[in-house]
Amino acid sequence: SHKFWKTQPVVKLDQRDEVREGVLEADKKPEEVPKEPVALHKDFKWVTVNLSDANELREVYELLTHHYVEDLDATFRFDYSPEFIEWALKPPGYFADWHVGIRVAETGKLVGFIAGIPIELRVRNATKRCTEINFLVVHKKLRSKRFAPILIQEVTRRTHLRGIFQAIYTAGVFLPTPVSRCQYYHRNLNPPKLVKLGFSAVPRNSTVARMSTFYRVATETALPGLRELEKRDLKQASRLVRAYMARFDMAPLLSNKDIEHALWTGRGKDVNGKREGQVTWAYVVEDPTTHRITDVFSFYALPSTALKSQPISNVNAAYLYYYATTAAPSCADLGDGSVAVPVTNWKDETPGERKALGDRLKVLMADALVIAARNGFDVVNSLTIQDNSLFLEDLKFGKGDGFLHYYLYNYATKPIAGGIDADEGG
Ligand code: YNC
Ligand code: MG
Repeated sequence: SHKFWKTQPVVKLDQRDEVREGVLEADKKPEEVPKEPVALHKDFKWVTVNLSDANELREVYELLTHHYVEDLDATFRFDYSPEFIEWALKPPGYFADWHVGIRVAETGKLVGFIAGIPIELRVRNATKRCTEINFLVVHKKLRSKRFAPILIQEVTRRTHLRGIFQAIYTAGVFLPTPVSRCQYYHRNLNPPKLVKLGFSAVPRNSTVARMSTFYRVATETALPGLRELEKRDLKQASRLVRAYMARFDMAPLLSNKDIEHALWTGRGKDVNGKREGQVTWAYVVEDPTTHRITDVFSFYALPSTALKSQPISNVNAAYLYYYATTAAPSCADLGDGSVAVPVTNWKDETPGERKALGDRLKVLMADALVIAARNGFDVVNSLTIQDNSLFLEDLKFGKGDGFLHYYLYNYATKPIAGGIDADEGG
């Protein structure tokens, strides 16, 4: 089995315990990279989808909305907005030709898509320019015809043309071979709606009314100095997020421009006093006396279509995104702009340090829930990544059935521990 994956430079399932850290296959010389696209059946053609064109962006949106990722029993399907897709696939330094489509030759209908974006990824002490692959989709009527391997090979070729030979990607499905596995957690903010749509079940001996009481969040935030992130905060916020991320075994290296895109561009535009096209919500805590930015958090909007509801409706979900706090060891001295602080890996932090960090994150994320609820989100979703295990249970996030596997292409590394079930490499 794995007719395709066994031909690719990825760690074999039976060799996962004996990996030698590093690249699997040497970089190709420019003349070794094919100049022509991967062969495709004559009824189809390769295209570069121009996401700066509203009509083409709309085509990707339609393909994803009807054919992208569903949960196990096909009750929900991701419904990324056009604004989200454009924001996610046009970060600083993006390559337009990494937005790869397959069209029907005769009609021009878009039936397949895959996308890469450039990222700088650190795995322990090694940093590599990579492509981050996402939004792989094939029209439902063309499934099981090996279009997926062809899309993957074509985006790989286009990546190689840019002199990049490593990739990171995530998937719900289990493939050779995950470096990590994380679990989804869900914080219910709207029990009547989530029960009605089949997202949440009413526990035995409970009622929707009791659930509403249990999950009610405060109407006002608690942290003094909490406010929406402003453009002038980006420098401090960027430094803080970088220092915070440096504590993990695998993380992107984020430039000021990357953070600006993530937290500022993503918030859309104010038009006639109304926010339009908002994808990300970003908040900071400004210390009322020192005016230092001590904390930042963000989430993004990713609704799901509730496929079995009548009439069809949406779960309005927020996903926890970048956050950081000076309560994390090696972030404490940040904000005054002075010294580079030695980085502690999160696993080397003392129980006392972990407790202090957890206490701060509980207060910070409780406020994030208030803001999410105030903005009409039905649920806040999160993965067992970063320091999330320190607050998820206390803030009434419940374990979901979904898992997310993290994969590296052409790079071997020992399992990356993290999250709640660290013994499973998750
Ligand atoms: C998947 N999600 O194992 P073998 S996540 C990777 N990621 O190959 P066919 C996948 N591979 O096992 P279908 C995969 N799903 O025989 C399946 N495969 O070696 C492998 N779903 O191909 C599978 N989006 O075309 C098998 O299958 C081969 O028609 C079978 O198409 C699959 O974006 C798919 O879940 C997923 O639209 C397109 O089912 C289709 O079923 C679909 O016969 C709903 O394919 C949407 C969905 C996936 C979301 C994502 C990350 C993708 C990562 C791809 C790998 C990137 C590698 C790095 C490349 C750059 C390298 C450089 C440098
Ligand atoms: Mg196929």
